Amino acid sequence: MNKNDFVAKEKTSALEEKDGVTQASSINTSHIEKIKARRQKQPSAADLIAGILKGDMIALSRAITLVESKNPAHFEKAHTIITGCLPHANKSVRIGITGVPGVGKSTFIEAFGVHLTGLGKKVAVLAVDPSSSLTKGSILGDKTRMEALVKEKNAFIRPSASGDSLGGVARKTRETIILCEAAGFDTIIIETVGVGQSETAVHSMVDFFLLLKLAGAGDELQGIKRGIIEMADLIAINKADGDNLKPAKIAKLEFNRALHLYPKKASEWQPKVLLCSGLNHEGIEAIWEKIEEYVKITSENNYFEEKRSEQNKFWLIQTIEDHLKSNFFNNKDIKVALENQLLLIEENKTTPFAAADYLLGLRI
Ligand SMILES: Nc1nc2c(ncn2[C@@H]2O[C@H](COP(=O)(O)OP(=O)(O)OP(=O)(O)O)[C@@H](O)[C@H]2O)c(=O)[nH]1
Ligand SMILES: [Mg+2]
Repeated sequence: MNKNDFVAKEKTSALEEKDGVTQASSINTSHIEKIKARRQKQPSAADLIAGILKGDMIALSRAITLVESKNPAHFEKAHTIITGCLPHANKSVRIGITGVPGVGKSTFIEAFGVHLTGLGKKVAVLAVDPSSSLTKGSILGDKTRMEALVKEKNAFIRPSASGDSLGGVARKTRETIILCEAAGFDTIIIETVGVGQSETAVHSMVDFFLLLKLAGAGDELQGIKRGIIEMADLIAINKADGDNLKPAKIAKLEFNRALHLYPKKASEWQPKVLLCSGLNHEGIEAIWEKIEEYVKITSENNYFEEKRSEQNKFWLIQTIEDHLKSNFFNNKDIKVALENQLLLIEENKTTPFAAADYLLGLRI
C-alpha cells in the first residue's frame, strides 16, 4: 500500500475529521460565556455558610465535599465554613449505631430514620467506616437499600469519608456533624461497622451509643468485646422476628444479667436491652423512647453537656496530634532524613532512639 492509498482510505473512515462547522448566527455567544462562567464559578465560603443555614442540601453537600477534600487548597475554605457554622451547631442528639456486618444496621437505620422523620425530626445519617478507602463506604451502597429514607425530604444520607487513617476519617465526620447541625438536622445518626477501633472513635463523638446484636451468634457472654458492651447505652437484639424471637428473648435476659455486672455509669443511666426487628419495623419506637429518656435524664443532671465538653477536649488533643504527625511526616526534608536514618538502622549504624532524637531535632 503506497502513501496515497493510505490517505484515500483514511478519508473514508467514520472517524474522519470534518471541516469546522461555522457558528449559526442565531446563537448568542454571550450565553455561551455565561454558561462557561457559571460552570467555573465556585460558591464562596460565605455563600456556602448562608446556604447551609438556610437548610440548602446542595450547599451542605458541597461544604462536606470541601471538608473531605485532601487538596490543601480547600483546607482554609473548609475551615472558614466550619467556623461559620459552629455557633449554629450543637442543637441535636447524636446517636452512634454499631454492630457486626450483617447484623442489620442498614435495615434498622432505614426503619428508625423513617420513624423519626414521621415524628417531624430532621435526620442526617453519616458513617465512620475504616474500610471506606477500599469499598467507598457501606452507606454508598446502602443508599439504594435505604429506599424509603432516601426519599424523605427531612433526611440526609452521606456515605462515609474516605481516608488514610481512622483518625482522619473520624475528624471529617465530626466536622460533617457540625455542618449537618447548622443545616438544621436535629438527629444525627453515625453508623460504624463493629469490627475494630472505629466504635471507640464513634463513641467519642456521640451522645448515645446503640449496639445492635444478634441472638444465638454464640458470643452472648464470652467472646464479646467487653469494651463495646461497656460503651453501649442500649443493646438492641435485632432480627427478633420469626424463629429468632425465642433465642432473642433468651439473649435479652443474658445481656441484662451481664450489664448488671458493670459499675454504674457516670451518666446515672442504666443501659437497657431491648428487642427489635428492623425488617418488620418492630421495637423501633421503644428504642427512640429510651433515647429520649436518656436525653432527659442526662440533660437534667448536666451529664449531656459535660460529655460533649469532654469530647471536645479529647478532639482538641486528637487534632493537634494529627496535625503534628502529618506536618512532620509530610515535610520534604524529614522524608529524606527519615530514609537516611532507616538505612543507617538497617546497617546497624544507629539506634531507633538516636535516630528519633536526631529527626525530632531537625527544624521543620
Ligand atoms: N429476619 C430479619 N432479617 C433482617 C433484619 N434486618 C436485616 N435483615 C437481613 O439481614 C441482612 C443484612 O442486613 P443489613 O441491613 O444489610 O445489615 P448491615 O448490618 O447493614 O450489614 P453491613 O452493611 O454488611 O455491615 C439482609 O439480608 C437483611 O434483609 C431483621 O430485622 N429481621
Ligand atoms: Mg449496611
